[in-house]
Amino acid sequence: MITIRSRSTARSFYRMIFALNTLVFAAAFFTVSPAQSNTDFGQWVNKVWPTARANGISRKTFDQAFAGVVPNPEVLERAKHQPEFVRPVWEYLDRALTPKRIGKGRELLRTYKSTLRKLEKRFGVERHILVAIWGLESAYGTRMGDLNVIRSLATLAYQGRRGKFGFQQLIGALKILERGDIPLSKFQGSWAGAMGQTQFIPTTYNAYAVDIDGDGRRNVWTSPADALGSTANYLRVSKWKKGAPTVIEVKLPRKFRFKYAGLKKTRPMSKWVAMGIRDKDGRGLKSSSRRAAVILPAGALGPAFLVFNNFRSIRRYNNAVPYALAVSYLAKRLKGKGTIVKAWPLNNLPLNLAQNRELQQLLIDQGHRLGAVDGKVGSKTIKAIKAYQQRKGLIADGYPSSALLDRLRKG
Ligand SMILES: [Ca+2]
Repeated sequence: MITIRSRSTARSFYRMIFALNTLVFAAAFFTVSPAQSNTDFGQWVNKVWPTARANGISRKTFDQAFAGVVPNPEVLERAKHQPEFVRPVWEYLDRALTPKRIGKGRELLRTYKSTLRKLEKRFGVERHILVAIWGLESAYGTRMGDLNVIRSLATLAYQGRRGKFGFQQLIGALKILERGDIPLSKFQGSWAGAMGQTQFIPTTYNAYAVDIDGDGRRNVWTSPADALGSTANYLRVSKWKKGAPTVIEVKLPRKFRFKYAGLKKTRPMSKWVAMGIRDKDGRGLKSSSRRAAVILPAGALGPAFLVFNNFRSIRRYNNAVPYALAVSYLAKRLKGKGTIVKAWPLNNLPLNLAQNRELQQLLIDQGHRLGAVDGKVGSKTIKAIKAYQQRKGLIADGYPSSALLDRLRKG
């Protein structure tokens, strides 16, 4: 597992979505109804067998994998967990970019110098990014999760709210056992089935893991070369561009129009430069056709960043902006760079799920239109926030903060 716990739920979830989007499964896959709480687990396992067999799993592998396996209550507890408070992005970065993690990363850059050079050449992904992901995913292989992968995924498939995810990953996990990449006794991972030093879920592993150390097995658990190579391969297929920027902090012009900010609102650098965006120290930026987007992870009061194509590649690994920022900035710190100049707005806290729901309802009450009141801040909610801010003469950054909620509560 990783050190930053509040993230793990969202992380597995995003990776699940990616897996579902990119992998095609046999129709036979969905013949078993995943969640029937009144069905005996043993009977349910019997119903998994035809799909397993259709996916090339031998009876021997199947029986060994399920021998003595019962649902794991810890997994269900973790799957249910909704964080009561959302960690502000600055706190998340503080926990990610500790001197210890930076120091260890620099040491490992030296230890695995020749492997990393080889991976850079073969996959076109810089060593600092690979080591940064390694550091964030498993604290460099020291926190990988020690739960039985089959048991965790069978639990999710059998009775979790993530039945479909659990079932697909369970079949993927059986394939790994069938191929013999890892013995059953060492087949361990997180509660959501994320495995090894770079926390791949089984479908991602099956599609992208590679054998770098040449022993014929794709061992992301105890071979750093295989784990780092698998990550490099995954970034390669996520369209990583070697030598291109990931993210830079910038200084916005005084009259910046916040409607231009947003992850999806990419424009060529020439446009941003023409708008007066400069680097964090106020120097001019190079005008080019390279596309970038302006993001404000803590609203208009906090630091602003330009993010590029490579930032999106990291989000394919884990689709959360704080995660992608942490990976990018850990990579920078490993090189001795990466100071964030502008102060974070420490008093303007992000909202949790319940507070976001309240915010959405208050916006609706004030006549703004948005989608469902679901506590998820998507583009429609952001648009409604911006409209409200504009109407009230506030900076229209669309950021759902505690200050904004307070103001809405007062009508
Ligand atoms: Ca290997």
